[in-house]
Amino acid sequence: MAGLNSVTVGPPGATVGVIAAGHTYAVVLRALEDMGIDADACGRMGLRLIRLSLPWPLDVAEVRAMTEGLDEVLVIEDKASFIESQVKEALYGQRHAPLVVGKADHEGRPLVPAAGSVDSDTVTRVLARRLPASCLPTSATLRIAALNGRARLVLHAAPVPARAAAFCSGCPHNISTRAADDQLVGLGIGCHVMAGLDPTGRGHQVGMTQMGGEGAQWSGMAPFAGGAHYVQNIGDGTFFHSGSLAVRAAVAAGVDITYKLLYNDAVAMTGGQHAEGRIAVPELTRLLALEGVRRVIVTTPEPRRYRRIPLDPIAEVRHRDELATAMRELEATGGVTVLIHDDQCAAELRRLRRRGSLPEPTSRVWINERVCEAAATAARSRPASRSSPSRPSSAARRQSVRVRATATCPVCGATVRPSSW
Ligand SMILES: Cc1ncc(C[n+]2csc(CCOP(=O)(O)OP(=O)(O)O)c2C)c(N)n1
Ligand code: SF4
Repeated sequence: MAGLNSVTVGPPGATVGVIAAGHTYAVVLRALEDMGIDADACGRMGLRLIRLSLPWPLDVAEVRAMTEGLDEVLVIEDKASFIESQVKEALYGQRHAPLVVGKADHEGRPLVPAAGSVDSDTVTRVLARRLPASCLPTSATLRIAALNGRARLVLHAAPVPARAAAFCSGCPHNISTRAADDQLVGLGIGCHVMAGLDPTGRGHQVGMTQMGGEGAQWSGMAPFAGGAHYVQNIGDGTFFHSGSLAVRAAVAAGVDITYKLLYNDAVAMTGGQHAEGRIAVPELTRLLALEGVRRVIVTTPEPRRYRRIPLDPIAEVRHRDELATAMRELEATGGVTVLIHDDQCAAELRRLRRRGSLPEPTSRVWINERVCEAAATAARSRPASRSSPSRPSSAARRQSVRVRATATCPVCGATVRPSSW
């Protein structure tokens, strides 16, 4: 790695050093050029330039050698302090260590901004604050004056309305992530992580891991949790990517855990790709049995799809309305159990319908918001295959879509009727 980080301009007797890496180093050069400071001027000002091409990990001895003899080191970098903290660590406790400034000056005042990217005008302003005015060439003084005299561009943009992330209308995770209030639940990576944004009725959420580590935290927590049971949400994309190893690890650790394997048949959060290495639910039940899982319950809106489809003997099928009962039974089983919630991603369903790969639903529920105050919530909590939150299009009506005259709001229980179209 020798030579990747180097002193590019190193006049004898330099007192101030500027450290920057990559693109930011080029920005520093641009700022110096704008100020009319070339290598000769650096020599007269006692300015040393240090370019990093390997900003992590910084070699401690190299940092010390490159900053030797300086009174001050100015670190110019984008975003949070990354190089600066390494430089400070390398120089801490050294005799005659230079002052290191970057995100803040020696008195804690903001210096190099952490927001946005650092441009040459910003660097010019920073240099103007750190270099003694007496040593600046006239060209630099003029440049700084021009910069300070220039009116800053102020954008008066209308505020962007805030929109919190939420499950799509008809999203299966809306139902599948429900859990009893006292149930310990681990969140996972994928669209279903949004259960954490709307945690009411989705268990007592106590943790989350990286993609593929789902449930691994419980192996460490369980011995201290007084025999508690844990439910871990995991997407099918994640399971086939790496999460199957977490299930295997849970079996090896001998913990009590129920994985809620959210089989929406899409790697939904990243755009609905098909999971590489995906296998269908029947084969999946056999794989889980081989892994040492004790019991599997498959919940689905259409249990009849599983008629005459052989599953592993440890597995059975229930309607998704029985999800809560199924979860209690799995908890009572003990060991590692899995609930596979087989219900397709609503966004993917809509895509398939748009492409003509799936038929349009023949029945829709339209909730009249003038009758049912909870209409919006109700619409969100119904599966897309059965309901639509919006009024059917005229094209849909031309296709003789049967609109149910009444329906029961799943939130408030009121009977709702369509008003005039
Ligand atoms: C190791 C790793 N690779 C990739 C990602 C990016 N990523 C975030 S969510 C996601 C998809 C998860 O899909 P799935 O488990 O099927 O859950 P869904 O979104 O369908 O609910 C991916 C690939 C990541 N977070 N971690
Ligand atoms: S993309 Fe699919 S899984 Fe993700 S929130 Fe929407 S319906 Fe749910």
